Amino acid sequence: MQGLVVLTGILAFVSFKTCESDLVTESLNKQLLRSAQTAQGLPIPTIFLALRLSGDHNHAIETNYLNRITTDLHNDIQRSLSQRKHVVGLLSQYTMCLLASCTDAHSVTFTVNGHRASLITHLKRQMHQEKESIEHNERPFSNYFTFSEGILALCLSGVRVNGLLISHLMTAVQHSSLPDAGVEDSTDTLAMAGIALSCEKNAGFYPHHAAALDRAISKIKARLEETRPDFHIGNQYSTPIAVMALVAMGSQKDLSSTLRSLSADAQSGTYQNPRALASALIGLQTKSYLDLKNINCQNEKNNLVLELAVEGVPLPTQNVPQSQEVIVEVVKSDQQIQTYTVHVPMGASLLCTLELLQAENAAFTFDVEPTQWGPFLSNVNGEHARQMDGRAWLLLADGIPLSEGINDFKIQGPHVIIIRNNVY
Ligand code: B12
Repeated sequence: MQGLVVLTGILAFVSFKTCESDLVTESLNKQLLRSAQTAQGLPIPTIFLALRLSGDHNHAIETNYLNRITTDLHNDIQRSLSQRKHVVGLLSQYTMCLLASCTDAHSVTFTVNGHRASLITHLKRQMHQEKESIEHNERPFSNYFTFSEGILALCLSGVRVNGLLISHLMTAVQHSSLPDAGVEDSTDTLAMAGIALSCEKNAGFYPHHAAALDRAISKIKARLEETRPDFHIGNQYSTPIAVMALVAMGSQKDLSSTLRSLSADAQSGTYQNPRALASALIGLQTKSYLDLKNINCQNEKNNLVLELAVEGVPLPTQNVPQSQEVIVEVVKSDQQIQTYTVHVPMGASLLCTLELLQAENAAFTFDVEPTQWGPFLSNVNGEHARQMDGRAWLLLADGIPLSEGINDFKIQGPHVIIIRNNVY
């Protein structure tokens, strides 16, 4: 009977794997290579991971991106470590990038205030701080997504971590206390936890944890196997990582409808943000970060050639974009509400809307911090809300939480935008 279920799953996957799906994957791969070639600022590790996990490659662009990771990102992490900053997420992602390029992560070192220690040693130290934070404050210093990423990076590197780290993650899963996501029922966080726990299960480091690992993985699997009527898991941006997690956890669920939705999203341009594009490329190829363990840097194809981008000549247009009225409501931490109105061209980003509002109205100010997903709104009207405060500015449009950030969300009509300072 089980054999029949597996066979049905395989057939269903084969039925998704068509010429069209290969073309979509190739197109995403090329978009990601372009973004790797042109992007300014610090490199984004997940972009490199997606390029490396892909079946198709452009070695020159990948090598160039890896160089930026081992210089610019390396130096940035070293600076942060010298300032005693908590950078567990970046340390984990850097470790995975080294694995993806078949480099021994143990050989990479940081010199901090005159002391040299390996990347893995720093990662283990910061994961220890995460553990202490869970024990004292009932939450990691970062969040459970990042905490899981740390466990995963160490596990993939063959490092047997303190068993309490795994226990804390399993407890959080069992008690449904992965609250940090605050977005879409923490699908992304559950998925990352599922990938990390599957790595631990496969590694077999903790034979006495085997039953508890199975229970936690089954719970995550059951949650992620619930799809929406349109076959997404969570929202469009969590679906790729949820697919990765289901693949990593060995789910028997037929994923072909979800993969078709993912492919349709990709074709309709949902994944413009390079960070989102990277996850979509991995998910569409039904791979997961666990595949980094078997990556083979020899005899890889070097088959992706980027055509010269054709500069589109903008056609003269008579139509001035329609102006839309946007009401912006700021709800501060003391629940005081400030309301503003601004008119912006149709299609303008929310970032652009806030810039116009700031220029027109001296009573409204805002600030952003750059992140891998783009600009993160960190300060509104002088009030900070960031990770270190355990608070965040959350965004809603017409009462519905946004599934994109201020740079990606576009004004498509008259909207009431709520910017609320929330505990998360
Ligand atoms: C934890 C988390 C949060 C926390 C971040 C707090 C913190 N600093 O710990 C909270 C709950 C505050 C949060 C808020 C939001 N989030 Co969020 N978040 C996540 C989650 C689950 C993990 C991020 C993480 O820690 N990664 C690990 C670290 C090491 O990598 P990192 O890239 O350096 O992480 C930083 C950024 O990702 C940043 N961040 C987190 N969320 C967002 C969202 C946007 C738009 C930006 C620009 C940055 C950003 O905070 C992280 C820690 O500093 C991701 C899921 C995912 N797949 O990435 C969603 C995710 C990134 N968030 C998302 C969204 C939509 C939001 C909100 C816009 C939701 C809303 N309606 O308000 C807001 C951001 C509003 C703002 N102020 O600009 C989407 C982004 C999709 C997209 N296309 O842009 C994701 C992918 C979830 C999803 N599937 O919908 N988020």
